[in-house]
Amino acid sequence: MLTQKIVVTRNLLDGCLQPCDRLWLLVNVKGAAGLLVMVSDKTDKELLEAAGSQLKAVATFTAGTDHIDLAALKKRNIRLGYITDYLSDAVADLTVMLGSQMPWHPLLMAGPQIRGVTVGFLGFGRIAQAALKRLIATDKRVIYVTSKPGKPVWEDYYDLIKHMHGLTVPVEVARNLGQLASESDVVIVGCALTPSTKHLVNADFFKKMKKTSVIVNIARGPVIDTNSLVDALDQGKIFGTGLDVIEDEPNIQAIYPILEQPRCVLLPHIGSATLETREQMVAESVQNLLAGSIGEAMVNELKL
Ligand code: 8YV
Repeated sequence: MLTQKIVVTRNLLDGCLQPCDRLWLLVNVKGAAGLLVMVSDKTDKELLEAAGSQLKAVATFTAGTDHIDLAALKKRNIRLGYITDYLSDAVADLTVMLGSQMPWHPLLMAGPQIRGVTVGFLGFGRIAQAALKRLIATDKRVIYVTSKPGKPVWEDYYDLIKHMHGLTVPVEVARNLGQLASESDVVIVGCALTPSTKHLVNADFFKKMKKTSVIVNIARGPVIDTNSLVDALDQGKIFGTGLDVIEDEPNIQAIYPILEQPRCVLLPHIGSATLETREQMVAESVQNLLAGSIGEAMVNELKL
């Protein structure tokens, strides 16, 4: 029987946001054929080098891959398994709810009306499109999307719903970020974190937003510049925010001023936290890990 070493950075149903002890990982990854990592485990050259040439596959317990040095993996012919579509529904539910709830206060109840609003998606991947389905089904809305429309998987569904409800919901690609900022009542940040999306939502973006608007982030904290967000809330440039992710999570100190904001709904990165989704994520990532370690087909392999 062929025996391979695999390393799992922690109990899959324990907390994922606290990084695994780096020193432990660097020592224990040596000689592994497969490695399973979480959202907070930086999977960089140093770690791959510590693993050595036996490492055939990394499986991540995430859909996002910003914690992984993809070029370094490719250079070493290491395969990457990830979570694809299953979590989109859970995150899309949370996305829509974050955009429509605010903490109770008599004056805060006078927030923006939901019906007929413009929702602007910054990033239009699977989660955004799943959120769009929910928005179309519940209300008449004008919806703008960003310049990267992605695969239009929503089109069939959209036509069906439109037919059933007689809705007229224009779905348009925004010309640029400025249009997205200035015309949206709810901006939903759903893009991947890359060097070009870091702080894409900054002081300039907030300056263009409506005073009555809300910004939601279910993607990665650093896409929004936290200082500019705090200023925008302080100075009444926007109405409120709903965040499932923050910069430098789970270090809450880094975003301390946000906690003082009455119009901020903050969640601890739980977008994919339904029992069904977590169960599926465990199954998929472990299957990716085991198959990848012995050179077999993974459930979801990212083309590097
Ligand atoms: C988290 C996520 O990984 O898949 C992603 O990219 O950000 C989430 O699903 C999950 O909360 C576990 O840390």
